[in-house]
Amino acid sequence: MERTLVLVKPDGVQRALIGEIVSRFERRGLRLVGMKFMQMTEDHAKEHYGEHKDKPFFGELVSFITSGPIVAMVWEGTEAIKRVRRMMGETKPMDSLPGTIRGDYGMDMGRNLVHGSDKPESAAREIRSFFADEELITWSRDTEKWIHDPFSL
Ligand code: DAT
Ligand code: MG
Repeated sequence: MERTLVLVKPDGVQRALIGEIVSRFERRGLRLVGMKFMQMTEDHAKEHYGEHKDKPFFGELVSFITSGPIVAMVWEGTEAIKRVRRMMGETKPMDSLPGTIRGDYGMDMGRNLVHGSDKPESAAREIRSFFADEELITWSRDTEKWIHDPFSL
């Protein structure tokens, strides 16, 4: 089991796509373990996007992600990090296939609607930076046997 951080960015909230985005992960069979509606501070945004601090678009990125409320979520499942990234599409909506979130709803890179952790180390760090332990709920789902095949790898 893996956990990954997903954000519906300010454009997704403004465009009333929260439900659409959440329902894709929910229907896929990923399991929600944490969720909050919040606004990021500038310090939090700079830390979250720290890997991009020397890029020319860093200022824009920080000002965009703090420009309005977002939804932060943690989703759990086997290979959750990769599954979520594939469902999001490519960083550039133009390169994203239809059927992905960015491919269905996105136009520009600076308005690509969602964030998803890109690897286990980022997921662990990002989840810690958005959620306290007690905000993450471990629960069992009655439909599990209809979602997972115990014999599949
Ligand atoms: P991703 O969000 O797919 O993980 P990333 O981590 O490389 O992509 O970049 C973080 C965000 O920064 C991305 O969602 C959109 C923005 N971004 C990335 N590259 C950019 C560029 N060359 N110009 C403008 N914005 C960019
Ligand atoms: Mg990234």
